[in-house]
Amino acid sequence: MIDTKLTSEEAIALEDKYGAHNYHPLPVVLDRGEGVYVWDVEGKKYYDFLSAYSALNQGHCHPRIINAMIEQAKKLTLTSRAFYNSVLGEFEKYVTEYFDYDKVLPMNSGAEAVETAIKVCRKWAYEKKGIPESAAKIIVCDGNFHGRTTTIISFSNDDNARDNFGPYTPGFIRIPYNDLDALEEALKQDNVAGMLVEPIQGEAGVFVPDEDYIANAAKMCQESGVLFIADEVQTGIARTGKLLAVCKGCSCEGAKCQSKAGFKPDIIVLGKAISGGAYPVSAILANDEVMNVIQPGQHGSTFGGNPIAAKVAMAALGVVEDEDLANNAQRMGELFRSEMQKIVDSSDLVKLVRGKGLLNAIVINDSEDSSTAWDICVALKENGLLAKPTHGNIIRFAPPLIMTEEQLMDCVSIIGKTIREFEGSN
Ligand code: IF1
Repeated sequence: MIDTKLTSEEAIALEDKYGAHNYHPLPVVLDRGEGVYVWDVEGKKYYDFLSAYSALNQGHCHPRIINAMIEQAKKLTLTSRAFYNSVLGEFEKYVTEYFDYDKVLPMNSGAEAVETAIKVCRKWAYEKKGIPESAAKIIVCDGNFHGRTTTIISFSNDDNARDNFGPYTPGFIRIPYNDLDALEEALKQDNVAGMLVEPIQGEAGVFVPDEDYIANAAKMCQESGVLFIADEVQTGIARTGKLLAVCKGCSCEGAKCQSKAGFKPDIIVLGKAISGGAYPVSAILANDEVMNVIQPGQHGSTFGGNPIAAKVAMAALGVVEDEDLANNAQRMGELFRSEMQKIVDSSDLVKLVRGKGLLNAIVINDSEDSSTAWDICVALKENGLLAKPTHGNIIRFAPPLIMTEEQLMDCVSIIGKTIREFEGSN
């Protein structure tokens, strides 16, 4: 057979000509992935330090996840929810026990799960809290990123995500992140139904709030009779060194992590790594008093809860537990930040490092609109490590959580070498 594989240049030209220009990728064309590594079409090997925006916590093509997907794909792929399927119930039991909630509502993308949380919150507000029709408000934060739907971008303050997509959905109050005084004021308004927040703001540049911000915000919401909704699409599933980023004071030995923490969000939103990066799966988790406001015909999705998704998600969560990925993320994260701190201390180019677990970022010492972070990412690519800049000269580092210490130290030396080369050439 003739090998008809495209070159990188050809693949990029095709995307450029025939695809909408809604992304600006780094110029690398990936063809294969295994564990913490990916290979481009020319066969060059890289460490993946983005993990598909934290969807690949379990690494590329994890055999247990891929086998679960293949076995189920050969048997039954989709029934729609017009009929029962033989796997969904098993998944629902597994995931609710895993996170210690009464019920789950499965969807596909993160944005859909956020939309689901918003709908459930509003319905709860009208039917349980007695808020007058169409008056419910949900508190959100400056710098939020919750997805790309019209309602979600309506409460974004990122001009790029929002401009010229109006008219916008009303019903949101935006307050500064990591500001409990602002939350206290907002909670005094009439008809507040919920608060939707990221435990760490990813898109905003891996912004970690004060230690007790999330727990205190949750407590204040609870005291005001307002639902606390944690968007753990990016931070969840062991990424930040715990099963969920909202967990506190426990070591995540397996499941039911947050029940030991003494506080629990009313709704948890999950996506990305709940599928191990193999297949789109998202979900919200809540207890009966909240989730039971949704009745037949009121919400759903053709693919939500399909048998492949159910099997893939169980395998993906099983890997997180059996391979102790939360603890590995915790340990590797501490090592990574301490190694990056050495670079910060010895380099004028890198201003600071921050993050939790294996969700980290370095801030580049240059103006927000300069291309330095992008240029460093291109140089990192040349040296065999893939990462992507985010807003304002920040580089996010989020490798798969299966990374070993030896691999991590190899990556640290690639990053150090690249920064030194870069300083030398400028
Ligand atoms: C894109 C960032 C990551 C999310 C949180 C919901 C969603 C996301 C907290 C929606 C999605 C993505 C999507 C991706 C870029 C991205 C991202 F750069 F914006 F911040 F991950 F780092 N809640 N995050 O982070 O999930 O519908 O995409 O499945 O280009 O939009 P989705």
